[in-house]
Amino acid sequence: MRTSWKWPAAVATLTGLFFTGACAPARQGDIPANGAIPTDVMGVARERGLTPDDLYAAAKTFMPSGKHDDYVLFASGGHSGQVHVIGVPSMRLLKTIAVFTPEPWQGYGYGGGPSEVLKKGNMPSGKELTWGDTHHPNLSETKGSYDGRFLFINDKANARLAVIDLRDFETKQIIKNPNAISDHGGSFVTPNTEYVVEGPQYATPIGWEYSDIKNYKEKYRALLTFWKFDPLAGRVDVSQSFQMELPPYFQDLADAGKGASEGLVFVNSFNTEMATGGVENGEPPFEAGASKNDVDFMHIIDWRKAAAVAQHGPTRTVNGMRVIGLDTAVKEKLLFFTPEPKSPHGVDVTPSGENIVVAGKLDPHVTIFSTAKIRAAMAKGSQEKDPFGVPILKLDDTKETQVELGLGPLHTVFDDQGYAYTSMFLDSAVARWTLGGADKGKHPEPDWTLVQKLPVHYNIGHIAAVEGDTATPGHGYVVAMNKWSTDRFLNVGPLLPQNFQLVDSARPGESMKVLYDSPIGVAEPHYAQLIRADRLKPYEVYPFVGYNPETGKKDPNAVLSPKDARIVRKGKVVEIFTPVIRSHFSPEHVTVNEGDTVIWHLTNIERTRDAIHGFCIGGYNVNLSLEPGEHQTVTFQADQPGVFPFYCTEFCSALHLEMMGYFMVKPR
Ligand code: RUQ
Ligand code: CUA
Repeated sequence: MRTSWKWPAAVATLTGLFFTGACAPARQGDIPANGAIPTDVMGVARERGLTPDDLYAAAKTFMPSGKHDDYVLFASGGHSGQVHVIGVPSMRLLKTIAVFTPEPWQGYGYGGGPSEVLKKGNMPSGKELTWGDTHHPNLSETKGSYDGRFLFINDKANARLAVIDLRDFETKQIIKNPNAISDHGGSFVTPNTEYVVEGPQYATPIGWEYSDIKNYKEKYRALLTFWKFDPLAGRVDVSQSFQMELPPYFQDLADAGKGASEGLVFVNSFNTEMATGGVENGEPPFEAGASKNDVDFMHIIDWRKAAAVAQHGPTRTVNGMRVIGLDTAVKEKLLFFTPEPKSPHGVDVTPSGENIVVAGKLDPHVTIFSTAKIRAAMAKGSQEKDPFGVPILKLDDTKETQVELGLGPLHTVFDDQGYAYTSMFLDSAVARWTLGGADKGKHPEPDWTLVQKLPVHYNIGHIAAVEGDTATPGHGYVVAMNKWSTDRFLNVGPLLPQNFQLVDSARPGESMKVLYDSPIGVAEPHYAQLIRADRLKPYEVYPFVGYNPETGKKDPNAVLSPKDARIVRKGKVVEIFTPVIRSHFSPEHVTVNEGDTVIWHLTNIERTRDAIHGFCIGGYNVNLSLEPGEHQTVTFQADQPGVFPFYCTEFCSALHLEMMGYFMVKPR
């Protein structure tokens, strides 16, 4: 074992002077007995009872005014349905991107183009969905590294996928999966973002048709979806996408191979028992029934071959999607299984792609598979089959090694020093361990060895490291995404925030430290990805006036100058063209008749960074955000007579309160 990292001697001596003897922590700002308010670092530290470790953590995370974070964490917003953007190391929340849930600040879901994006996520029946359970944000990749262009995220509750463009951090596309109603292992990308992979979770009949649960084995199926991404359009092309039918196991996480394993996708599963629950009928509950077997199956899928089969057949089309049947997947050698430890959760490909790490929630080890061995075993085939005829490759033929870590290993990320970091849910710890082979890196410890277990608070789920799931990870920070915070924060009632803990992982050996506790008081985030900030190149203002963020083009109804302000009436349709600029709308009086259709075109003609205007009409549930250059059109029925002030919702200038007008609806 290596010795712990040492507090630099000079600092230790200095701080030692101040930490000898008892000093009861006072409340910050209290005037000490001698009347002297400490104004120097050590005085404040002594007053607040801070240790040298605390001062180190403060120095590592404090962001002076006007300085920027080096990294950006894109975190799922869990059942808030959104995505959080957090600066690292400061852990400051920079933005919440509206995705599956209406969000007023961004004018998302209150008229205008974003409402149309949101509507595309409705059920095929037309039923409106106003939330999602976002799980796994995934950044677009080029050659297995983040390219900073797009972010994808899945909605576990309703099986939907969203595309966010990182030029403006806005959701551009929501797709309702036409054949699945439950997903989980999304939204992983192949190394050049050829496909965005949406893995299934709870099996249902295809298209969630009704079928008695007695018909589980015959009728219920899982579907793995390969959404074809068009990087030029910045959208998923549904017509080029396809699905693969899988047995009704509960497929969990997925990861795309890269480097040595490029061309493969790995998906793990639980409930290979095909338990169907039913405690009310005296059946074992899902939790018991689905965790009986000692092993479940890692699914190995040859996605390049599958894409060729999708292209040339045989496939069938279900609700407009091409589906590769389970029989075809077996016959065409697209799908293989290999055993993995009981009730696995994470499946993570190492940076070189040579190994795949699987953690079993109920197994103290992580199991490391070898890509080379898997490829050889696939070529050889196997006589052993699951009940659906899928060949099962022997564990001894696919396994590289196992490393014992402790209780409840879940997810693993990597750095460029040859370390892996696994979240330990039951142990409430981050386990650092060493890789071997092509990922060996610079770590001084023996390969495949547990190095340190750092306690975190508490019940860590996912874990993020600097570009830690890519072919080119960095190092320095790990974020522990803890499900429980219990006593970490001030009591805000029985619904507690989650706790993202920033961990210093810069040094080798047993020297990881917790640097910062960050309360996440918005639902239960799952996964996050941590990207170098300099890879992101967002707009400061939209590239030209009249930019429609939904189309990326100049809107045909853009109002480009103040002289274009007008009202156009055609029978019962009233169109209003409004340029928006500090500090007025034009026109300021809009009078329509009850029952008219109102089509209001608004363009923010400002070119100054941060000169944002809002546009709301009280009583009409209309609320837009208009960023410099942005155009929006909102259409609604004037179905309530009366006088309704409209105004700007952003305090844009000294005369912001005057930025208003009257929308007057004459009664019938
Ligand atoms: S999961 S906490 Cu839904 Cu990604 Cu593991
Ligand atoms: Cu524009 Cu306030």
